[in-house]
Amino acid sequence: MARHLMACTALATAVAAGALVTPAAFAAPVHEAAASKTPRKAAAPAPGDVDGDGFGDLAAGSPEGTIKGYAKAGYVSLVYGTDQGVRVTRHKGITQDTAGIPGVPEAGDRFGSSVAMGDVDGDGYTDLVIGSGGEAIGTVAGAGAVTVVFGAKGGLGSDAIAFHNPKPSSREAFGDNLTVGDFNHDGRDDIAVATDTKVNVVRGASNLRDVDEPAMTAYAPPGGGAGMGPISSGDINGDGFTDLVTQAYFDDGADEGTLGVLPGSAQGLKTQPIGRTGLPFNGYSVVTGDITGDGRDDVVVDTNYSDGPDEFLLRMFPGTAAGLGAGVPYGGAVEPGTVGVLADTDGDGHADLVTAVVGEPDSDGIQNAGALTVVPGATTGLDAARARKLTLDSPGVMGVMEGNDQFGWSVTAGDFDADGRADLAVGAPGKYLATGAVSVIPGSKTGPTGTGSILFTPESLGHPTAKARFGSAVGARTAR
Ligand SMILES: [Ca+2]
Ligand SMILES: [Ca+2]
Ligand SMILES: [Ca+2]
Ligand SMILES: [Ca+2]
Repeated sequence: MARHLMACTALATAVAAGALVTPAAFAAPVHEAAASKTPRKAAAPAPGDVDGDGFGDLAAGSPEGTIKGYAKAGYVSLVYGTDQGVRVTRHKGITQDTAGIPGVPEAGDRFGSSVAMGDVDGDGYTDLVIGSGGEAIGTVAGAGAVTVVFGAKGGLGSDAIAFHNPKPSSREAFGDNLTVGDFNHDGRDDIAVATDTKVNVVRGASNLRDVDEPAMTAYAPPGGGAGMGPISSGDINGDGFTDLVTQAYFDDGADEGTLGVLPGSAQGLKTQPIGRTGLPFNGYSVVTGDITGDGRDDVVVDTNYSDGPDEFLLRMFPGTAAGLGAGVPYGGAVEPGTVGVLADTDGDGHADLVTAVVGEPDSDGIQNAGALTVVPGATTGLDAARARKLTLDSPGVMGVMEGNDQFGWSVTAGDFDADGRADLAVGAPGKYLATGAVSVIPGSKTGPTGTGSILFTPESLGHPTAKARFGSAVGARTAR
């Protein structure tokens, strides 16, 4: 955790030092680029489809939003997909003051500090998994909690449960670092939550909404020591069971880490790893997806650490039948930054890598405007020769790239228009004086495109705006 905190602190300093804040032309809350697609009807519930209309939906977390006068109580905005992609016409706000949601809003709860999607009760409707990293449990400050809000036909229901570490510890921020995956392949997604030294798994169940305190199984990450970096899930060995990807590190001077994979099985996660490799530094972020198109998910790790070994800034570990393969350094010229998501944005059967450099300056040299790099996947791996940059100033992309936007702070992908290509959702929580905004950039035959893109703020949804940092977290889901 130390490393991760350090990264955040460094970023915060950079923001504070980031010269002038652009005078807030509080632009119209919604900007849309004309879509050229013909309207289409989707049918069966899709991955990431909360209301079951066939279109993937998007959740955005605003952990610093003020609720009932409580600063940083936090909220989550769910925006539904349509045949034109994400549009702000249908949406729902969720706070701990919403009917059916456990808990009460309190200052510093940070509800929405993480958001993920999965069908944890297996009813076909995707459910929202929401972290509130600042939640106090009893007298334990900042212990953290996870809330699950269940999807339903026609929209998000009011059924919800919440759980926390049975042994809460102060400032643990349980729920900030989580992933969702079907580790036992029973058609119900499981929830894995990392703490400093363990991964706690809550098994999906058809009656999960009726369970007061869901049972949790703790797993030690391979190489576990003092702390854990972000975790992810994917089917690395292609056996149909989702596997858990972990990063653990020791609290030593070199801060060396271990990338590990615990395999899924009919009994759930197994403790014998199918992948374990040293990292010269502990990784800051990790993503999974099938880059090579062989039916096995590959893993990409960055270390996002400027004085780390340059050749290790970003590396792909291919999935193989035996588990995690040997790491391949990224061969591109551009420093690709922090890994954000792997998703097939051009529909060619290969997951494409999206990375972010949140600190990227705007055209006036003001820091922290933010930029993405999209690296197409191919049979041979990441195709660095076709890598391209994507910002709010890219052709057709709605919005304007400005210092302190922090575009790329969060990145996810979903198929919001159900055309079979993954669309990107990108958080810019610093935009408009930290009200925050989310940009949705559709996939196309040639990858992410400005055509049909949208930029929206909480003002567009009637949700709290002041210093909300809307888009600090974004959650969606694509088919594998
Ligand atoms: Ca939907
Ligand atoms: Ca469900
Ligand atoms: Ca597997
Ligand atoms: Ca692709």
